[in-house]
Amino acid sequence: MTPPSSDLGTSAEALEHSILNHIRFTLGAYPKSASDNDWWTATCLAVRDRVMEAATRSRSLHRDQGVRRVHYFSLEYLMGRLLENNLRNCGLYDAARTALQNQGRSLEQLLEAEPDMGLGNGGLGRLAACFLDSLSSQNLPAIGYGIHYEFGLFRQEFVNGRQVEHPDAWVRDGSPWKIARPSYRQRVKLYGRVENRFDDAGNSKRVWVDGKCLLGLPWDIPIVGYDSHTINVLRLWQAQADEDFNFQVFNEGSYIEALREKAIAETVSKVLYPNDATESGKELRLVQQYFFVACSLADMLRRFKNGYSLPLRELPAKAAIQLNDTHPAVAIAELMRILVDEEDLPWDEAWSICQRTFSYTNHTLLPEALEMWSVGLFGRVLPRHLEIIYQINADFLNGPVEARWPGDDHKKRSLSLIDERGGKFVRMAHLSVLGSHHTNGVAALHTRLLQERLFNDFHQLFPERFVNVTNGVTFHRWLDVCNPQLAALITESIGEGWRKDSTQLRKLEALADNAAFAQRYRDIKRSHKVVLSRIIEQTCGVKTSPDALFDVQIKRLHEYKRQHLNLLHIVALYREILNNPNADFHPRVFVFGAKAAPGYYLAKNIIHAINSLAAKVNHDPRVGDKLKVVFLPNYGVSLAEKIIPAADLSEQISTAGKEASGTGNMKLALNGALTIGTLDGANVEIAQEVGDENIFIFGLTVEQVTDLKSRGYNPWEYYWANETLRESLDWLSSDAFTGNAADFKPLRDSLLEHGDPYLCLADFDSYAKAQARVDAAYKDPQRWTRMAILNTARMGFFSSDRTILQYAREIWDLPQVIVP
Ligand code: 26Q
Repeated sequence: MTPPSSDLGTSAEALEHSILNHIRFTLGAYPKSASDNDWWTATCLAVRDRVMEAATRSRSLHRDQGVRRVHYFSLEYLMGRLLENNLRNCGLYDAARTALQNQGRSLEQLLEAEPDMGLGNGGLGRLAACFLDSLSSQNLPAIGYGIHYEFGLFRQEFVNGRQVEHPDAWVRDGSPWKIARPSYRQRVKLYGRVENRFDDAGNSKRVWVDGKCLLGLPWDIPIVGYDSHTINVLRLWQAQADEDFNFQVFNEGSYIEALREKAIAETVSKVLYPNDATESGKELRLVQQYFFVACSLADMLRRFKNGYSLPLRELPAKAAIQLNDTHPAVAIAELMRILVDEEDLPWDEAWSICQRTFSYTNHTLLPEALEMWSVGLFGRVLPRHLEIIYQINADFLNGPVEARWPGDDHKKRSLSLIDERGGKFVRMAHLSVLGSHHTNGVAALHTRLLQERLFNDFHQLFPERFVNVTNGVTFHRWLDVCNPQLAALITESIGEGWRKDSTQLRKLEALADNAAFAQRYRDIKRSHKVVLSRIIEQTCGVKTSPDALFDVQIKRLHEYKRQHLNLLHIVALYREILNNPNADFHPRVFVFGAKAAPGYYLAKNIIHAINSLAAKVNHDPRVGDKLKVVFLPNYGVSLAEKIIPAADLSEQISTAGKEASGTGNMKLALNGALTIGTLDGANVEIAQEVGDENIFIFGLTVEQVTDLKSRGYNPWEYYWANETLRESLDWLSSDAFTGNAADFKPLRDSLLEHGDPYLCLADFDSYAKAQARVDAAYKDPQRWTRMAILNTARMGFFSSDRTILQYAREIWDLPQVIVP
């Protein structure tokens, strides 16, 4: 590994010197009395110095060479902690450990004190973070654009088993990783109205007037890749009041009122919306989206104008923009506005520039999660953009749609950018497909369903626009950082090559039957289970045995992800253990981690139910060690790094056709957890890679789900047909767990009275049988370890390095640029 810098020195001594300097001169502290936080900050700053040196070199090389760049637009980045990742990626980990050791400090302890940078909800935000890592690692010139939320995703606590949310002030005391760039501040306009004006030649022109102004202050976070000299940046915008523009209030002598305005302006970047499905129609959310998109586009165009002496029509040659779902899709209308209204380009030329610049990733098939904005709200916040969208729509419906399906109003209604089935709504997904050169799904099955279902008409019109790019995860964090022991064993066994070419993990296949290797592999798993047991005891007060099977479901709480199917099965097991105390069942620890959107009533009810079941099971002397259930609070990136290497079994049990991809499934399998899962999302491809004999697949397929629903699904039939299911569900909704039979009525009602929309009851029997196969397999440790090793060996495809190279080649046409 090559460290990024020579000048500042990368030895332990040089690092120690830098750390001490920061303690004394940056923090004004004494080494003798410096706090843990001081040592952590000083260490980050010493690393940052070295990273900044390399970052400057990357930047000037990119500028001098006039490189093409990708601009990743995302409302979310779930970065987690940065210090350990940066240390390992630049090969400074051991030096930093020694440096701190010489000062009587433990690096490991300091690492644990870093707050997570949790500016995302779940998969989509974490994917963006993995992509940033891979873009730098693969020497691809890139900028990530997003929002500098003052509050990331809420911190979760359980009170009497119920979720309680607390604000997450991740930067209250600043962060050594972010650097303000006040000289690149941007001004953004919102609200106002549009007027017709005539220029000197008598041409009419639409002009956006009045309105309010906001300032965007950029904060840069350097992105260090693995063993690469390319340092890209993540640029996050913070909203500020524009005192120059909104100063009238001051003139009227209303000081307090002026400060109130300022506070309102700052709310724009105050908090991340905690939903991972559309929160419908919230004005502040639209303002957030537009604010960051407008700042980012202006920043990109500034760089284009200063950096290349090219006309704007050449923009697509130098800039690609990737839309992370539809959340930043208003960028399409904004770029049109800039090109047409401000740069005076002809409409058609502007449209062609847009289409050649943007590409769009879809992350969901759930109809309720498709973003739509009421035309009224949209027009009030962005009056000119609404006009532009109407114009795009008219051109589209009267042009290509009319040409392909003449006179077909039904087709027009279904393809329109405006949904008119009850109120008028802007369909952001349609705008995204239409304004982009490529639309991609995130797993093979997902992309097929996009083509066949969600975007079927668009697919018929523009088949070449739709492509699949299966998600991946960065092995640097999800193996190297979270499981350095396994990473070391792999390197010792097959060499370093896998770190740069993850498909080389296949070489481990040859060791699957090697008893010595298998023993070490098993020992590593067990050591992580010992650590996780300790964490469980500290946070949940429950003692667990590392010899039990650790069965984990970690992901956002959603009905479609079916934590309640898992719950029902645990209730069934509990009954079985009570009825049949001598049954030969291998002890299990069920581990849950999940946050529910604060307004998602049923999701919160499921959390309460799991916690209540846990409270009873864990203290039932008849159960003993056979069954433990724990719900670890405040699941996030850092907790995932502890759970994943300790997992034996990975629950990926969504209703087929609902989970676009999943990425936790990849992290867990890579770390040797076997998957129990449906044929959904990336599970399908994981099964292909690891082999059907090394995964536990169950449940209805997408086609069977569709078929069952079209025949008229009745959960009661399954309830009456399956005694175990019936008795488990009845028990759960009795007063047995909390003393109050009404507590889990919402859950029961959703499954029985409201039609069980995600088919838990239909899949229950198949799930229970798959779980029985798991139990049998785990009783044979040799066999289980062999399967686990084969999972690790065969997960190479799911590296985000592969994913990002595929985007670079198939979508962005983006060459790698080696920074010497
Ligand atoms: C939208 C509008 C208003 C408020 C919130 C939102 C919003 C925010 C986040 C909607 C959706 C999300 C996040 C979606 C998400 O995480 N999707 C997941 O993306 C992963 C990466 O591709 C996939 O692996 C998962 O299958 C998918 O669920």
